[in-house]
Amino acid sequence: HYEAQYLDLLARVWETGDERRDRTGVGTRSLFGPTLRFDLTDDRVPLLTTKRVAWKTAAREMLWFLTGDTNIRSLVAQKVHIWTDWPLARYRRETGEAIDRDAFEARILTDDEFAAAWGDLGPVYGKQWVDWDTYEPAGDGLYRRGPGINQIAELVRMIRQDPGSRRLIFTGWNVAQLGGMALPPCHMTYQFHVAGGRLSGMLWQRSCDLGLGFAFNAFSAALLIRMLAQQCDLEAGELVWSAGDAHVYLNHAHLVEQQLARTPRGSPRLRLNRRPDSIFDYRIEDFAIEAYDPHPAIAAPVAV
Ligand code: DHF
Ligand code: TMP
Repeated sequence: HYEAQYLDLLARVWETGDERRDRTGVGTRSLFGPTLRFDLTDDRVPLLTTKRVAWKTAAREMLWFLTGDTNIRSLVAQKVHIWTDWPLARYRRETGEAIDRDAFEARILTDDEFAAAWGDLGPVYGKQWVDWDTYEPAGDGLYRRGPGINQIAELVRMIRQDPGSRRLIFTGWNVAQLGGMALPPCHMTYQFHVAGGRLSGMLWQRSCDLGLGFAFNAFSAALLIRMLAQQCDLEAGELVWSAGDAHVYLNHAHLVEQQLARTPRGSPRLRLNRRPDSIFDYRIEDFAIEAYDPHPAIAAPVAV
């Protein structure tokens, strides 16, 4: 079963990972440099079955990246709460106000100025993916903003024009702008490869929370490969997922124990219901998951 690789990694990190204090103060066990491979042929998709994964939430996040938006407002409007904790932590830190999460989200939704001031994550994924800043000389040693680079549009163009290229890459790792981001990109660099009419993708994730983030990151990467393949008249091949620091948070012991006690079941399929005009025109209704019969969800705290 495709999920066995993930469960093996989870067990290995938990049992042998280097235990350390991390940035969040929660503590992790960590292992460096694992690679997992997932077959994407015949609509297969690496969606975990040892716990229910909110795949529509992950898909909405991916569509939000593709719009270039970096404000949580449009996510919250779709009842996607996975990015709220970081702007919330900043608000509490900078104002000293003990606002609760629901009240914060309500204000993000109803108050335009508040959303602009407190809902933005900085130049994270969406900004870098579709509007990477450029600069051009303006004389006297001065520079002005040039047109932004849409890495995703470029990628589609390159896959179509030169599928044998070894430069089918996009990245969120804009070194000059890391300081302004709520979090530097975790799923940071993607590379693609075409062989035998199939598009494969590799994701390099510098840092992976195996208990929470992984389920989303693997599904989203597979979804993106499927969308790109469809746009380029290719079938999907494989997802190669590689992490730098792969870790389990110490407060996820229950999750590790429960997931390892469960047996993966079935092989869900991802169907694309429609072929939109471009990679930027997908909607949530275009995606359907079939044959998904997971074990129950497992709640686990997210380290901020
Ligand atoms: N920080 C940490 N420590 N781990 C992360 O996985 C992480 N992921 C981020 C931002 N910062 C992070 C963005 N992605 C959840 C999933 C993905 C995600 C952030 C949070 C999450 O809380 N998932 C829960 C609830 C999902 C839901 O809302 O339905 C889960 O059980 O999967
Ligand atoms: P870091 O910036 O100190 O590495 O912390 C980021 C944490 O968030 C780390 O636990 C990895 C996790 N993460 C994921 O696993 N996947 C994601 O997509 C994101 C945004 C974060």
